[in-house]
Amino acid sequence: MGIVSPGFRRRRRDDVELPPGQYLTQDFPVLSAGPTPRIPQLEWEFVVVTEAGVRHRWTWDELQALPAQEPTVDIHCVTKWSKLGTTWRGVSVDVLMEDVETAADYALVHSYGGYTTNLPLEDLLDGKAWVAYEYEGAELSPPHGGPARLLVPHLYFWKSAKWVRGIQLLPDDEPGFWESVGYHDYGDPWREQRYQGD
Ligand SMILES: Nc1nc2c(c(=O)[nH]1)N[C@H]1C(S)=C(S)[C@@H](COP(=O)(O)O)O[C@H]1N2
Ligand SMILES: [Mo]
Repeated sequence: MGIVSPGFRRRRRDDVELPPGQYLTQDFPVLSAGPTPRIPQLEWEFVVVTEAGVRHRWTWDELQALPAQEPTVDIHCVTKWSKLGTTWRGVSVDVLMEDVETAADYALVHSYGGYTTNLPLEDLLDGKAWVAYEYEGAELSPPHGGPARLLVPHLYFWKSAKWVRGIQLLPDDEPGFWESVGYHDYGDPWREQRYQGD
């Protein structure tokens, strides 16, 4: 092992390693495939439906009553911007899945407005995903997915469904909106899985 000073190893924030092909941005672009749906909190609900058709439902107040976390994470959009150290508040998907009995391997995430995105169920578990309703200490704004969005920071940001309304558990993988028009099924930014075949 060579002689390396600790200061050299710990990279500065503006010198940090990004996934391949990404650049750093300080602002927070809005990327939506359609108009911004407006869902009053009183009408908002979140549903997990299992492969057996069993539904688990939370109202806005029920979501707020669950234990929350404040993850600080880096996010990476497939259009190549990355944003470091973003802070959110939300409920871990682990909490929502606590009483859900399932043998499903896949999830199709549904949003108000019709957007969908798919991922293996395990990528939503073990502290890897949240239903987030605050960004940088303030209520999540509608353009960024408010009242609540999924946050799955280890995958490209298109997997972080805005205006999220539920998770459908499936025995087989089913492509979502971008995945069915040529984007990668999994979308790991560190392996640069942007498009099918990457
Ligand atoms: N419902 C919904 N969620 C979505 C999208 C969308 O079009 N509709 N776009 C995705 C994409 S491609 C990205 S990069 C992020 C953008 O989130 P932002 O607008 O908060 O930056 O949301 C993702 N979630
Ligand atoms: Mo994106």
